[in-house]
Amino acid sequence: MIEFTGNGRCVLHSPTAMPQASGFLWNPQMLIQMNCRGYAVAQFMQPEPAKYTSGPMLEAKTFMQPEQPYYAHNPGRFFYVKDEHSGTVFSAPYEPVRAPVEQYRFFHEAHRIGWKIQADGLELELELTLANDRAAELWTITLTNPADSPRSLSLYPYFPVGYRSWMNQSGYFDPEHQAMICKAVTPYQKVQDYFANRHLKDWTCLLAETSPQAWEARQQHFEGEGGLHGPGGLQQQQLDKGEALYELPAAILQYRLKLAAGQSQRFRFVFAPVRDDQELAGLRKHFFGGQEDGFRRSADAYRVAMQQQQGCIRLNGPQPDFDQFVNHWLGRQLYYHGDVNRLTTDPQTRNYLQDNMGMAYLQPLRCREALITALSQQKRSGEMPDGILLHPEAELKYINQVPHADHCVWLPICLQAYLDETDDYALLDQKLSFADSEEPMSVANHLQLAMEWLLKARDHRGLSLIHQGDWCDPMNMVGYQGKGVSAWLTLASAYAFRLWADICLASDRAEQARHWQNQATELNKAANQWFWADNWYARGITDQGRLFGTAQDREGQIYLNPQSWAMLSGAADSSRLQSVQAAIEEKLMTPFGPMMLAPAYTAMVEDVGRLTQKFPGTAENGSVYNHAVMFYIHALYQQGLAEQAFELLKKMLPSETDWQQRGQFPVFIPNYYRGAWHQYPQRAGRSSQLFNTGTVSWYYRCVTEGLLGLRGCRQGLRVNPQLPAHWSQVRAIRHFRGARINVEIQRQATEKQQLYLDGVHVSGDCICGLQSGTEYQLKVILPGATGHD
Ligand code: CEZ
Repeated sequence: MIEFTGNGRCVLHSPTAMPQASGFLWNPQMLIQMNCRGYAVAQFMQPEPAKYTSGPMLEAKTFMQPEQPYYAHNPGRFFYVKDEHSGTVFSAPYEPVRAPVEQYRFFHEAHRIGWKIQADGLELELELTLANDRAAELWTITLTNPADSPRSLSLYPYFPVGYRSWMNQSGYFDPEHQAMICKAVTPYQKVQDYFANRHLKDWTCLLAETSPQAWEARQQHFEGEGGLHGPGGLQQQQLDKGEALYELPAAILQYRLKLAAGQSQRFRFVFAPVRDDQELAGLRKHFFGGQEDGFRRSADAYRVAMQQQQGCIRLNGPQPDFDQFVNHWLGRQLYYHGDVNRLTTDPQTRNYLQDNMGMAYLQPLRCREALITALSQQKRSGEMPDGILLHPEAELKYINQVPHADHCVWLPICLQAYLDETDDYALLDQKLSFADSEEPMSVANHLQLAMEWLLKARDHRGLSLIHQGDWCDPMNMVGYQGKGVSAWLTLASAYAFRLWADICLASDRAEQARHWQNQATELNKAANQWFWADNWYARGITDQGRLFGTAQDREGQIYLNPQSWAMLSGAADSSRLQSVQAAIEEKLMTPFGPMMLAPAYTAMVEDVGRLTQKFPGTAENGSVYNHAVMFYIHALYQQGLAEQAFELLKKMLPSETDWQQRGQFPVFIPNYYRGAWHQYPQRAGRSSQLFNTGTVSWYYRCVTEGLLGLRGCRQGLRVNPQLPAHWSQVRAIRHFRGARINVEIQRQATEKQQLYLDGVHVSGDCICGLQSGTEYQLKVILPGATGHD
């Protein structure tokens, strides 16, 4: 049903087996998630994210929620095809007609999404790609008549635009630009919004390369009594060339064509948000005007841009599907996060830092810039803001107006990854000002202040106050009265102190290193004293002084995060480590990975918060929340538990046996799979379909530094692969500080690991003196011949 067919191309063979299957394309101005049946969710930046198509009801602004089902009038891109003689109608890719197809292939590559369909004796190729330099979808449809006799057909692109304004909405065909124009006025009430809104691109346009014979702008008129499955408009010989006057507009065109036996015809369209006539004229000229094929040029430039982003690792191991995912899709998803910050102008600080941590492995300079941007918005007190503003007019919105206590934690975490990868310790001496003070201070001092802030933000017991949330956004009522504390944050602070101490040590700041090491020890001690509850770590203590996340609770007995971070911070000694791992296996494990908590809450708990109101097994309420799973995997690699770590890496990816249960096209990692494994086993494993997730930077890091064990340090590249036992051999290319290292790892009957660089034995586990611009051969012999794979 699903296959990788080389170069990462992923193909799905059915429109019904996984109806939510989707892929996504982005450029710096826009993003589109395109579903295999034709539904689409798209947004663009102006500079705040905005939509240019909507459903038929006025929608509230919110984050993307692709897990919910699509409905017939959902925004999408559809092509009806009618046989003029028989009257038979089908639609591509599949909706809205849902007519059976003879053959169906939905495919995704880095730079495009497409379909190859055979229906009603015709062949149809459909391709979506993006313009390289602006918000514009580029659509190509090719119709072929493979039969021996000619066919008379009508092709109807149907691009609904939806309900976009209660103030003013209309649509018409503009013959001069060969475009359907759907206009709206973004609704507002405050006078100052007029001045902000007047620059918005409120038109949605479908530009056609070829002039249509007819068109329709009135969505309901087109639909008629037949509904979208069999629109009235299609029963006419020709559409009515209607205009939408304060009626739901849609861009609908009609091409009447005759295809001789074996003949093909290609149509191309640009679908884009537009501000005015002038911009529309510019678009037409850019894509379809002039001598050169602007459409092709733009699509080619986009392809090149999308294919160029290369990660630091290329894997060639015993599991080809795993290689394909890591080499083609993981790096791509990672790049998406670092490139456009989930298409927001105020990314949450923790997301911004972790997404850019991933950039350390793709484009380290951008990780550096992100650290500088974030630290320049730090307060002089050391506190980090809830979101990082990426645009002069950007404001902290939605979740960023809720105070979360964890943002400082992510600074040394991101910094460590960057420094390991680049050895750019000069960054620590760079001087930066603050959000509320011009006084320049070195990056090292900024970090120092951030760590001191974490130290201060604790209660009399030395435990970290949670306020209205930590890493867990919706855990908003544990400490909203100012007293509740978080076990996770206490442990995460200890981990942050440890990492900062390591960085201090590596940069001749021995005294500071000692100080932070001691503080980490203190925090760990406090965590062990207050949060250890029989067999695992609790999740926190509420404003009322209730320890929660323990066996005493009916629901939410055990949370994954405190366990993983007690491993990372060093709080858990070896007996607690064993106990914690056993508890995770017993209480949290599912075939799709460990749940974030269990049992999932079934009713509101007023001293925990809105997390308990989410449906059991979804999101933070006990799903397999992949970001949290990655922390656990990272902790497992840190402990040298290679077997379990790899097993969980694999469980995060759909496999042949569970594609249908997950319901997701395996071209990205979703933010969660449903959990509540014991409560709702039937739905467990189902994907959220949301590709925005802090998971990917950690996944990439774990493959590079954990699984392959190729991690930078001050001296060079430390080599310590942690292959699963059944892997006897793997090859990889590691790009590192400008050098290219061709790595071959092999198991042999040897006592301990041995390294050979260009054939010469290296003592110890560190490759030093690597030169930028040079290619090396590194052979790693690992103990333990297996005979497998
Ligand atoms: O968002 C994520 C956040 O972007 O939830 C994570 C958090 O660490 C990330 O920074 C865990 O809480 O508001 C909510 O209830 C949701 O929980 C969202 O904030 C959540 C969704 O996955 C949307 O991206």
